[in-house]
Amino acid sequence: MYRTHFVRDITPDLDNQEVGLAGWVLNVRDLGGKKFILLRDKTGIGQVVLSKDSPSFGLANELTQESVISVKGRVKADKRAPKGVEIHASEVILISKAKTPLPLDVTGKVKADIDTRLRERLLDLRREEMQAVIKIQSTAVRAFREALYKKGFYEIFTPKLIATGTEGGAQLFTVIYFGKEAFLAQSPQLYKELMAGAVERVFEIAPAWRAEESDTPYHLSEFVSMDVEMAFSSYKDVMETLEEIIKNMITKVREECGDELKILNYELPEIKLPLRRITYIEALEILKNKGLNIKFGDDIGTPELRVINEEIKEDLYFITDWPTLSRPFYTKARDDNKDLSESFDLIFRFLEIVSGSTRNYRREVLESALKARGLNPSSFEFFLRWFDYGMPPHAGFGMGLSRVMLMLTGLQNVKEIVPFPRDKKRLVP
Ligand code: AMO
Repeated sequence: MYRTHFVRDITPDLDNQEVGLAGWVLNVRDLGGKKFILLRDKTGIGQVVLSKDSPSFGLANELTQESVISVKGRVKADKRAPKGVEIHASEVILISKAKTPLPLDVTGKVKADIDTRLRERLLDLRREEMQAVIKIQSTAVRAFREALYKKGFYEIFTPKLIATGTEGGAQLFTVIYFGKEAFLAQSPQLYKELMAGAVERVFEIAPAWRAEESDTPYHLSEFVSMDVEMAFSSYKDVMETLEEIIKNMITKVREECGDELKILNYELPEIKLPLRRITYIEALEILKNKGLNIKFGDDIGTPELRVINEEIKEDLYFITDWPTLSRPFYTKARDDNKDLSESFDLIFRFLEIVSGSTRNYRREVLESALKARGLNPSSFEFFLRWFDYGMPPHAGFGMGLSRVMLMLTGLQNVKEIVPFPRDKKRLVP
């Protein structure tokens, strides 16, 4: 065994106990007869003291920063030590020696630009800010899962190698599948709908791929999509479910990641349910009053959302009832006005983090919706045929994890959030 304890668990009340620690060398201070090693593991930084009479004393000179070591020793409560405790080592083993100089400063004192950080990513991930981001994300994902399990949803896994795109053809990545053309899934959309036609309430957390041409702080070629689909529901029901999920995510991160939020110097938004809802038409009105004329049918992009946010001053709000033809073919039109759809985006200040809708569940409506978008219904027959066999009304949403993480960390770029981001110029590391 490499360790008996993590650094965080070494407290003064373990005084005199034999323990084993393992981790990375942060630095070594030489005080002549004694060497002080700062050792970092995933829980924090601890002080190890090596005195002249230890057989490992000579080794201290080889302990370069970021070398991996294990330590055996005795806990000593000492008010002068950081956190009032240190380990007097009887043995230090150098497990893996790090080269010098390091290509990135792990303490974060010397700032590096994003390209350098992504190139030297493993070292960057050892910085305390990135450790905080990883823990916050793990907590948020668990809160998402827990909220849905509580409501009786099943977690599902749908195919990622697919025959047709769903969210617009231009962004598809092609792969060769046994000599035939296939694609990487842009979203689990059609398969989550089919699963809702079998077991009613489903969710999936999985990668999705889009060949995004533009280099923005909000787009990746590979992102984690958190998808929900509910039978016998409309977009209004789904928006309520989403509000509860988001609230649970923020609450759990607040409760469990206080230290991490401090490291990031970030305060989570306070939200009150129900969240504010404005329609697409109302959003256009706001923009018009601010001198921005957006045509009916056009998208409301990040620059326009910034203007809307200045006006309504909410951290989180919905924009609902988007023009039918601006949404994908599976989106249901409103019964009282076919030009508008039963759809929504959830906006964090000026960034779309979730989008969802009521779905079409009648075959003939799906066929004409495909045609209206220049798509050929016969390419979707594998999907459409199931609508002949009792498909319930259903609704759902897709949430971009890395975008939600901007809300939960205060970071500004999704490429900082994802450990190994994929974009137009990055396929390694
Ligand atoms: P949409 O295309 O709006 O909807 O995507 C859903 C959410 O996924 C995130 N997202 C991205 N995140 C990072 N990089 C990207 N390139 C990227 N593209 C999208 C966003 C967005 O809100 N099938 C529908 C969802 C549904 O109706 O259930 C869909 O995919 O946060």
